[in-house]
Amino acid sequence: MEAGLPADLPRLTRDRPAPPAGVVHLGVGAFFKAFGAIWLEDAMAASGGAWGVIGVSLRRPDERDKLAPQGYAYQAVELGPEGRQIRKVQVLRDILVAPEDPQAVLAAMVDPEIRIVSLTVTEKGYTHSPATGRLDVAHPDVVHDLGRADAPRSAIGFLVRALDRRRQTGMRPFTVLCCDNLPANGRMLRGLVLEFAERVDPALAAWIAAEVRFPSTMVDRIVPATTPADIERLAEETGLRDEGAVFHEPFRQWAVEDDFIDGARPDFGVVGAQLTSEVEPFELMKLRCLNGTHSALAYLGYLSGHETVADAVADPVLAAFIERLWRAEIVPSLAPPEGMDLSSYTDALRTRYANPAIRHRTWQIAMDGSQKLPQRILGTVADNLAAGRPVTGLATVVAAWMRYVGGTDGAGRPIDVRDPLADRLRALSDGAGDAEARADALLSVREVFPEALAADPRFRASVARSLGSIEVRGARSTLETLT
Ligand code: CS2
Repeated sequence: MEAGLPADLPRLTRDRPAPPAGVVHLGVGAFFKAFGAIWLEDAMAASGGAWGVIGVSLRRPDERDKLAPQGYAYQAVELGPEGRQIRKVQVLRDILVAPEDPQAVLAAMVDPEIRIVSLTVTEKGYTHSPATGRLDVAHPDVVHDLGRADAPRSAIGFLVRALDRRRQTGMRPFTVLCCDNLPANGRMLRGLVLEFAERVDPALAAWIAAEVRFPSTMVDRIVPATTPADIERLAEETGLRDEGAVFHEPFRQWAVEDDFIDGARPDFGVVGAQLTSEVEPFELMKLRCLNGTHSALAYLGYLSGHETVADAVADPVLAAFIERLWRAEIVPSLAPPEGMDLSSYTDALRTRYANPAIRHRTWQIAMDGSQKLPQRILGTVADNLAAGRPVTGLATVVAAWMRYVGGTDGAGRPIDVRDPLADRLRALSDGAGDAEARADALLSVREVFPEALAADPRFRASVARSLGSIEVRGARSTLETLT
């Protein structure tokens, strides 16, 4: 997607050198550029430190190609309901493209200056089974990376091989900072790294277990994918070509477990991050209240004809449904994190979703549902079933996902389903004769639904009923009968 900018428009450039490198970041995309990079720059502006970033793209060269001609500087545009604020971010030093030169990535990760390797590789980048949190040892990238030490492909492969090199040369390891939307993300990533390392060399696994820290974090900022129209409008405003610009909401929250090797970390706390020993309550609150309703709005909103989250919450039927989810099914499953009040939290979400300046497509959030549903929706369902609380609303979200991955909407139009399991999900959906059989077929996908949950009669019946209703009446009318 090229923006249609005049060829002679001057390019954005750097106006100061990047700080010396302290961080390697795996997965440089819009979210890191609008979140992690800004926290690092703010922390250095407030308290100093050498935390410049070497970015790594694990798959495509696009980010490097956009940013290299502008010295890895880019603009982050804050989209408030009342106006925009443009800021130039200059914390990135370089971007390495892993498939082009995996050796260069490993070399960066073993540089003694690097104290932190952070990650935003999205849910599917962890090459694990989302339902169990265990490494998927049949994943082609994991199979490849276990087979050879010098040219990893996966995030886990890079982490383990780089840590191995540091160990073999007597260096201190780096802290591994997971910034993806997964529950107990540091603990989970530690488990994946240890599972992989154990297969390489049990002594390496023991060293990692003893020496490496994997703080958990809760990250939050809404950052829709940048569009060519965004880039064009910014160029009109600034008179500069910036192919790497990112657009984000004003809100940000970062809760970080304060557990870094030798205490070596940027001074995030002074610029507003919450450093704590208890991150998990923050993660659960965010995954269930925000990401859970985001996915609800994605599937039900898409099927009801809404292009963006803001459009979806402007529809009273969807808005009432989200309120009901929070009130009756999500909030009762949570213990509020220290210092947080859940009703103020959901009030703030309502306002954030309605921000008209943010065009966050339901289709974008609907991507990779097989990797997202377990931590966003299904954990809440399991807790509610165990406690005898209702699950009808959440089961309707699962049914909407089932309808969505079936690949056609209510009007018979094809849906561009993006999901690592898309083909299998489509085949299961197509192969079933009616809604009940379809629900059963999809509930049998073990990467998504743990056996006990899939077998629960209340959940099964509720999903099948909602799917039947969505198929006959449509998503929006189904919600009308619920609220
Ligand atoms: C969204 C998240 O795309 C998605 O799945 O739910 O990216 C969401 O915008 C962020 O987690 C907000 O912090």
